[in-house]
Amino acid sequence: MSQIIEVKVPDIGDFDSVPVIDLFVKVGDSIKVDDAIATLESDKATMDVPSTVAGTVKEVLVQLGSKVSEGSLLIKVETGGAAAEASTAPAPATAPAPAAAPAPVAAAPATGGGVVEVKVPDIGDFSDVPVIDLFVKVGDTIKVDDAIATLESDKATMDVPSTVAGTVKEVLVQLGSKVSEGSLLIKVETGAGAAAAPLATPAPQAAVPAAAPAPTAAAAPVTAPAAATAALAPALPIGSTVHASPSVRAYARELGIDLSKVTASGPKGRLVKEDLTKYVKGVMSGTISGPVATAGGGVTGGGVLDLLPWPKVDFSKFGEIEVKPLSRIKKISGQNLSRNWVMIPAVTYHEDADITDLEAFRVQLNKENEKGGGAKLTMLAFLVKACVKALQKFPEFNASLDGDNLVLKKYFNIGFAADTPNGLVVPVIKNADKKSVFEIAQESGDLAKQARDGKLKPADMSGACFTISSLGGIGGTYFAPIVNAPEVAILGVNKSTMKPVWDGKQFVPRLTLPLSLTADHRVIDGALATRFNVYVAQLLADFRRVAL
Ligand code: CAO
Repeated sequence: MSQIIEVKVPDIGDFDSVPVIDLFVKVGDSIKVDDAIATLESDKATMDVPSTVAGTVKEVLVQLGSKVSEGSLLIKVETGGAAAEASTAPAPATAPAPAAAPAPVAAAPATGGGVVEVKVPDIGDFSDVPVIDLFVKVGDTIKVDDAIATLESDKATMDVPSTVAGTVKEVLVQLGSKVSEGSLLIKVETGAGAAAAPLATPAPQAAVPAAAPAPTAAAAPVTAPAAATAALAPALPIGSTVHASPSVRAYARELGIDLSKVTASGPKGRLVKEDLTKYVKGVMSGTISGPVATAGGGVTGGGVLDLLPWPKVDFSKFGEIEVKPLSRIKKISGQNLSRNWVMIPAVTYHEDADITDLEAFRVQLNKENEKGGGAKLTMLAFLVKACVKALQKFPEFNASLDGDNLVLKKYFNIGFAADTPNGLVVPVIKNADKKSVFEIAQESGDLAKQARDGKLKPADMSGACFTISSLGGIGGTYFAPIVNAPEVAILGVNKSTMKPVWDGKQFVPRLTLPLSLTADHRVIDGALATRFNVYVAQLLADFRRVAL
């Protein structure tokens, strides 16, 4: 049986008459438990108010700019049958109030000067919240109430103000550090005069986020760590000094948008969701130059670019789960892959190479070599050599786009995807044109081992002109690899198999290697890509051609 349930503003700490700066629902919308209804913003915190019920929105009692306080009615929701059950089980009809009342910043008051520690105050039910912005450095002079850092959970963004005035002696956190109530942020030396200020002025209340159920998964990193062990280009930084609600920030993270690049259209220079959509459209149409990527999110159909937020599901409702944070490599490569997937108009072209003779040659050489104890010749090494030859013949493949220019490279560095326990990395064989197949086999073997042992240095993974992704040792038939920007093409290789090939008179068994070349269509047209693919196949079919 359906019923109408009111959703009200939960306990939002000491805040009163807080403006609604974003509204995510309208009459007729179907909402789930935990969907954001509105964003409220005080001068210190931005908070999303989630729904505590699932159902259909029957009435919206606030609008943009409405001032609300704890208990203000936001929406009325009609809950029916199953939906009502889902919502009423974990939550009461009105919003719960798990956020603790705000507490003063836990700073020891200074009297006659000395070093005072400034810690994270009570931030409600949140813990391990990432620092997304840091406003102070050692040597800075700060006043009471100056913002020290911005913390951001998946539901709230909050500035932590200083409770003391003085000179910053130590900064104990950095961007990306995870903090909880009581975490030490900075140490401040307070002079006698400076110390008087915080004592005379009551310590400001810390910003307290709205009541929001704890997230089910670890919060996503806001800024990407340096790509020390990353295979690919450094990840996109996500801007944080801008004025934006947590939901807008989360949305930007999904799309890989650097918020500092987006023009804000909201009141008081605030970024709203439409600004992100406009930015993405601008990038895609070429009127704005800037990066955008979907880190696990997606560009979905409907309108030209209907960008939907990544669905947030409480999987534990359906069964037992385990939350495993992504490895650092996965986080970085994921952002790069997402950007490349979204931004590059890529097409994959397939070709079969007859490697019957080459494989026989390789096996023969390895047999001879076994006696001499030399390095094992791998199919990958032959592929690298063949690709170098093809890159020399088709220079557009050995290039990168730079605005309206194509940068043609006169060197031949070949990256190869290596699967490691921590994720995908791409070591690079430098100057492969100057190396023999034996040398390439030896070097790729060494690099692959270092990759698996996590010992690759950033220099080992930079400077590639073209990448080979070989899944041949595992299997598969064909796949569509993602171009590793700023390169313009990548060759995917699967397992060779014996296939019946018609020689004009009869079917003969030939060892066939499936090739999948993905190329950036802005640089490489289909005809050229197919010529490249056919040429690589010819080289592999008769490797003597490489010497020509
Ligand atoms: N067809 C059939 N067999 C193949 C083959 C192919 N194309 N390529 C390799 N093999 C066989 C080899 O003959 C060898 O067999 P034996 O052990 O019997 O000699 C075995 O597979 C292993 O080959 P290898 O030692 O030459 O290693 P490799 O060149 O296949 O792989 C490396 C090296 C680093 C490319 C690989 O370890 C790897 O990480 N591959 C995964 C790359 C990847 O994940 N790409 C996807 C990226 S997109 O998500």
